[in-house]
Amino acid sequence: MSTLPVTRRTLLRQGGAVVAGLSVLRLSGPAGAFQDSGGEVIPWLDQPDPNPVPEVIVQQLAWEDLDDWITPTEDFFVIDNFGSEPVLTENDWSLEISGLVDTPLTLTLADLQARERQEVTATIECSGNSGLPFLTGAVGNATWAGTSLASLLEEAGVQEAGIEVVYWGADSGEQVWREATLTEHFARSMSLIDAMDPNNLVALEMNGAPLTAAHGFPARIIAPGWYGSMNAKWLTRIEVRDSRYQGNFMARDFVTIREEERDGETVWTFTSVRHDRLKSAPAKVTKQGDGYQIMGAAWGAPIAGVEVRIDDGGWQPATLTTGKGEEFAWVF
Ligand SMILES: Nc1nc2c(c(=O)[nH]1)N[C@H]1C(S)=C(S)[C@@H](COP(=O)(O)O)O[C@H]1N2
Ligand SMILES: [Mo]
Repeated sequence: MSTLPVTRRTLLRQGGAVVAGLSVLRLSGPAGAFQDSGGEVIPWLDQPDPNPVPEVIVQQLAWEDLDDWITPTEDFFVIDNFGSEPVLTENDWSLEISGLVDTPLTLTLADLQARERQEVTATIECSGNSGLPFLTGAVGNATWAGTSLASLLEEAGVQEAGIEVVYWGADSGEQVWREATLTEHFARSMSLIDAMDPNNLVALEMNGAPLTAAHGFPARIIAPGWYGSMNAKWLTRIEVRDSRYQGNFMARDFVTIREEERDGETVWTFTSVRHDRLKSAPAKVTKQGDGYQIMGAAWGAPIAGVEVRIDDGGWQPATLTTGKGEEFAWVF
C-alpha cells in the first residue's frame, strides 16, 4: 500500500489555540463531488484512534470515502451524548412551545408539516471534531427542511421578560451535580435574539426524507452556522425563560476553555460553544499519473478562497469546485 509522507495535521489550519473542548468534537470535510476524480485513493497516515465511546460517537465520516458534497444520510455522523436514541412515534409525539409565551402551543407532526416549508443546506460539525484523537469525522453537509422557528415563537407570542430559548430533547440520563444525582434531559439554549434568526428551523426532513431516528425524528432544531450541539434532536419542547439556562449541556459541557495572557498573567477563559469557526481539511488524496491530487473542504463561514501547502512549501491556491457562494455549506 502506498502512502504519502504527509499527514492531515500538516495541512490543517486552525485558528486559535483551543486547549480543551469538553464534549466538543471537531473536524469535517467535503468534496466538490470527489467521485469524479478517479485515481487510487491514498490512505491517511494519521488514522483516528479507536473510538472509546461507540454509543456516544455512533458514526463518523471516513474521509477517504468522501465523494459527495451532500453527505448521504446513512453516512452522516451521529453523536448521542447520553448514549441512547429515543424512538419516537408520530402518534405519541407532539412539540410544546411554552414558558414565557402568551399562547402556549402543542403541535403534532401534521401541524408542523402543514406550515410554510423552509429549506437550508447546512454543514454541521461537532465542536469536538479534530480536538480528540478518536474524533476526526464528525462533520457532514445536508439539506434540511421544516418550518421557521421564529414564526413559531411569534405565533406563541414571547412575553416581555423572555430572553432565553431552551431546546429540549426526549433523551435523558443521570448527571451528578455536587451531591445530587439527577435525571437530566438533553437541553441546549440560546438568547431570544439568536433564536429569532430567520435561518433557524424546526427541521422535519434531511436530504428530502423524514428525519431518521438517529438524526432526531420527528423534529430537531437546525441552527445554521452553529456548532452541532445546538441542533437538538428528538425535540419535545421549546421553552422561553427569563434567565440564561445552565443545565449540564450549557454550563459544563460545550464549554470552550482557552488560555489568555493579560499583563503577563495567564488567565483561563470559559465560554459557551456557539458559532462555527473557520476551518479547512484535506479530505482525500488520489494518485493521478505521476502526481497526486489533494481534495479538501472548507467551512465555518462563506469561503472566498483556500490555499494549501505541504510541509514548509509555499502556499498554493486551491480551486473551489462545489459549494461556491453557499452561506452555510462547505466548499469543496
Ligand atoms: N437530543 C439530543 N440532541 C443532540 C445531541 C444529543 O445527544 N441529544 N447531540 C448533539 C451534538 S453534540 C451534535 S454534534 C449533533 C449531531 O447531530 P447528528 O447526530 O444528527 O449528526 O446533535 C446534537 N443534538
Ligand atoms: Mo457535538
